[in-house]
Amino acid sequence: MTATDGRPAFMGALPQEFVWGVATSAYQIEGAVGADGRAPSIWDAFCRVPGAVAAGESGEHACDHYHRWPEDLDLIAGLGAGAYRFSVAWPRVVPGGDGRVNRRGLDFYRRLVDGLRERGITPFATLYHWDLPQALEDRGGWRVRDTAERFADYAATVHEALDGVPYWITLNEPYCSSITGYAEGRHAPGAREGHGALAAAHHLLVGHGLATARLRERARKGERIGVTLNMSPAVPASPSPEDTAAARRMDLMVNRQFTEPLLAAAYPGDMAEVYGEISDFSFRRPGDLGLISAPLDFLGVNYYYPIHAAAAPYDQPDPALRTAYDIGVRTVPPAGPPVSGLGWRVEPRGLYDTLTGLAARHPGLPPVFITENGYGGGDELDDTGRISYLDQHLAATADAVADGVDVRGYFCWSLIDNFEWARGYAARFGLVHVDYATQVRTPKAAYHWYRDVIGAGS
Ligand code: IFM
Repeated sequence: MTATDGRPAFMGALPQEFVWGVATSAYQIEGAVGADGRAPSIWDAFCRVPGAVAAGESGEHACDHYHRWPEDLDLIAGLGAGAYRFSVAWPRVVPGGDGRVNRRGLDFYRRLVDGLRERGITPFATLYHWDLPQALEDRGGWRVRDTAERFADYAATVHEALDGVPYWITLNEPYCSSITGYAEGRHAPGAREGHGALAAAHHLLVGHGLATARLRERARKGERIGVTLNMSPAVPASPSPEDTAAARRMDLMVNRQFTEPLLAAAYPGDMAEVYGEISDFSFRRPGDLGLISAPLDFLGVNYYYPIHAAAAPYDQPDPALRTAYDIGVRTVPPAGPPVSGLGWRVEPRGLYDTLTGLAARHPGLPPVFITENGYGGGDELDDTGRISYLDQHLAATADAVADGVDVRGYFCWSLIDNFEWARGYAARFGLVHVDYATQVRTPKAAYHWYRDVIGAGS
């Protein structure tokens, strides 16, 4: 941290009312997968597939946050953080995906929200962070439009039950829910499809639009509704026309197929060029884009690293068999440091470019919250790599603010170490270390560092 007058240098550019937060998600921390009427999600099923998750791990116990939440909220309070972003597990609240509401599941989130408010922490609730009820996947999952309708019903149920949540996030990272889950197959439900994955991406956006409309109808005073996208600038690995075109395809797949319908009421013009051989887009219906692009009160941006993209042969030469992840691009691994403990590039400039690029392309861009940013490493407590990463990314945020982007807050991913999806528990993102055998929580050096940053900003 570069200090001027005892404060981090980046603090000067950030607004006085900047929101400092931490984030988690339900399946990654709660455990208690069979408690109080919760039904299986696609992640419970996927974790049972041999080889799907490192070391055969699952979220069955995770951080046992379902029972230990008061201790975890005390850790947030100890940071002095003003906000906590958590997600609600659909299979706890509506175990079958539609129909019967499970009051005991809702009660857990009521207790959580009350606990946050008692501690003076503002709740940011995400309604979908990847844990689709398995019962809905059995009926087609996000490939089918009905799931979007069911999502809106579930969203309305949660919204009605949870008074005291000023910020609602419909979806977390629809790219991962659709392309990583239905095309790359690396996430639940583990499918490798073309048309089906693109249908999933569209239906997630329709679900966002339907849920937003339902929440708006009933919004309490001051409530704000947004959506969170994971964004990675796609950088050509070389100036060649081939790599430049490959980076543009990557940008379409990861970023623009979500930003453009949400923020500009249109699918990108090159969608048909990239995907026209695998899909006729027959899942799109008149009126969908109007629904999807309804005004947002804020946009959540999750940023970790940029993607360096090079042209490559398709994995599957026959277009009829191609997945929506097979776009003739390979990502070029980092040539050397700086990389995170997981080997991810550390390029804070990518966050600056993401924020300023969004503002440049979308003049009416709503206020932005960085709803996730963080560093994955091992189980070290003296996590200097994480401190350096966070410091540099906060500086990049401040630079974007200084250049006119309306960024209102920053949420560090994550409060505590947790279940890192297909990587299992070995990849740790927490400010707080979790010993999974004993469930003992130990704040890392970065926790103390972030506490001091927040203190300097208050
Ligand atoms: O752990 C995930 C989170 O669930 C979604 N965004 C990225 C994080 C780190 O991989």
